[in-house]
Amino acid sequence: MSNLRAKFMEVYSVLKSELINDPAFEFTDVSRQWIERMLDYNVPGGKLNRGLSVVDSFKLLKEGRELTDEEVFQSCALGWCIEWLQAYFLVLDDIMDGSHTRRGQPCWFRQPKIGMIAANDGIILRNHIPRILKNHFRVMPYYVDLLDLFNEVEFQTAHGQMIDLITTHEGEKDLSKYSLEIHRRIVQYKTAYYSFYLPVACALVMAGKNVESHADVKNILIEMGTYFQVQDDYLDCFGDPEVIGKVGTDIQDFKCSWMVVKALELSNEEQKKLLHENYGKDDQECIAKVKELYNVLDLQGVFTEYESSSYDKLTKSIEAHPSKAVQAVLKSFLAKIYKRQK
Ligand code: DMA
Ligand code: MG
Ligand code: MG
Ligand code: MG
Repeated sequence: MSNLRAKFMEVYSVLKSELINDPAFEFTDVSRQWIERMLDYNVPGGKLNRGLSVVDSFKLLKEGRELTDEEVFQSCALGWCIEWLQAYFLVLDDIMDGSHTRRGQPCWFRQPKIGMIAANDGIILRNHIPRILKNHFRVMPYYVDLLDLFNEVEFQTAHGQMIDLITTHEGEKDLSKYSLEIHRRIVQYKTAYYSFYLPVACALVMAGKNVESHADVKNILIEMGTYFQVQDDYLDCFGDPEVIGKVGTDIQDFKCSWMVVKALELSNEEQKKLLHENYGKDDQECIAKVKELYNVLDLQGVFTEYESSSYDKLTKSIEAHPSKAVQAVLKSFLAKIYKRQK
């Protein structure tokens, strides 16, 4: 494990122990154990890209100056707030998407004796964020900016999730309504803000920079987030569940996925008919027919092309940025996700 990752995990233990001893609630052994198990199951088991990016980005913005112990701790704590936000959204997303596995284990709500208690656990995960911010940032001059940033991004993500979910009703009525514009709007809100803009915005706030004056950086991060969710849509269908840690559900869930949008674009009338008849059905035969069509249309090839052209475009916009430090932040983020398999 890298040094940073080990340090990051250390901070997780500190934050967890503060949360299960929060004086605002009278914890019993049972309730303390519940939270501890719920956190260990849902918070630290991912790639931690978003959380670690706060620390990486903050370091790059300091341009080589050694961080103080306090700055390391604080940037890790902020990184964990994003991982907590992600855990909260994923616990609920898996219920709504009817998913089975996440990060190589059953979804939290599928665990024995958990079920719909997971809905309240999601709310608790969400409530932990302001507790962490209060414990560690209350005295900082940028405390209000942090609260505001997390509120703003959570609002955007929840609405992205809403349009992801209600768009399926439109699709059920008429699948041919799905388009790249609709897809882009969904993924920008449900994924890009919290996964890409938020980590860098956290680092900028900590570094005392005005986030709002970095509109160009924001645009690049939103583009990167869109590319990341297209990868997620692709991996939902063609990823290796052993590697990606989850089994896809987009086809049976009638999702406005990049895959089905591309398929609709490339299909002839007969192929469109096949899609209309088999998309959105929770039936292995129908799912197999849709995947077979994706293969006939060579969506793997179409995706590979999309992937390299997105990479080139992103690299060009990054290199056009005046600050070398900002370029480094963005390039390191892009390198983490380019051609990812998980
Ligand atoms: C998830 O989109 C978005 C959020 C905010 C959790 P998704 O359902 O495609 O994600 P996953 O494929 O990980 O379930
Ligand atoms: Mg999902
Ligand atoms: Mg979802
Ligand atoms: Mg997905």
